[in-house]
Amino acid sequence: MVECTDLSISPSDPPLVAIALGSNLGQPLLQLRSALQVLAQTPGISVLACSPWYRTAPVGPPQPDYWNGCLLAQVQLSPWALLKRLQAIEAQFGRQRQEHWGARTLDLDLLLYGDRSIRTPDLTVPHPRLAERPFVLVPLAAIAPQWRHPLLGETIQTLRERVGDAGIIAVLSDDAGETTFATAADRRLPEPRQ
Ligand code: PH2
Ligand code: MG
Ligand code: MG
Repeated sequence: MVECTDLSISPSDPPLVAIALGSNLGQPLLQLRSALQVLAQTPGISVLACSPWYRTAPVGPPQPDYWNGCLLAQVQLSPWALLKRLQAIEAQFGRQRQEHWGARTLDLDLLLYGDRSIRTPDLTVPHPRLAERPFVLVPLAAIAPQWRHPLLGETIQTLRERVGDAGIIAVLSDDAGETTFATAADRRLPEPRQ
């Protein structure tokens, strides 16, 4: 997979998007990894980079810890066609839409679509809670620190520094299989690799 630390792509390239992945039901890591494969094999989506996986404390009603990560891709799909694909993949992984902010087998959120700002009943881009969520900003800053939030005008790295890393329990480095702890505050062991 291509390293994507600098985002100097030319304007004629297909739009660059950032997608957040999350799971806290079933076998989260297994589901995240296979969702990544499915996305990478989807026509019109070229995955450029994926962050490590982070174990994170749940935000919202009481529920199991999440595993979260982010990916960067170039897409040849409109924002709405991409949203439909993401929802279809969530459904394929058994996602049932129940409680607001409740547990889920797979959550795929469109965070950023180039520098576009979109507000329609079914889609808001940038993701409306992007700037408040360490479980999104920490993984996103690992792969796209210099991307500027189109509405706030600040980089992902700046936003990430502002929110800190509260609730980030552990980071699982995918290729090396090593586990290192992102915060000193909570040193619970993550689940074994699946
Ligand atoms: N997603 C939610 C609600 N709460 N908490 C964590 N840690 N990670 C998530 O991905 C998450 C959440 C709804 O999408
Ligand atoms: Mg979602
Ligand atoms: Mg979500």
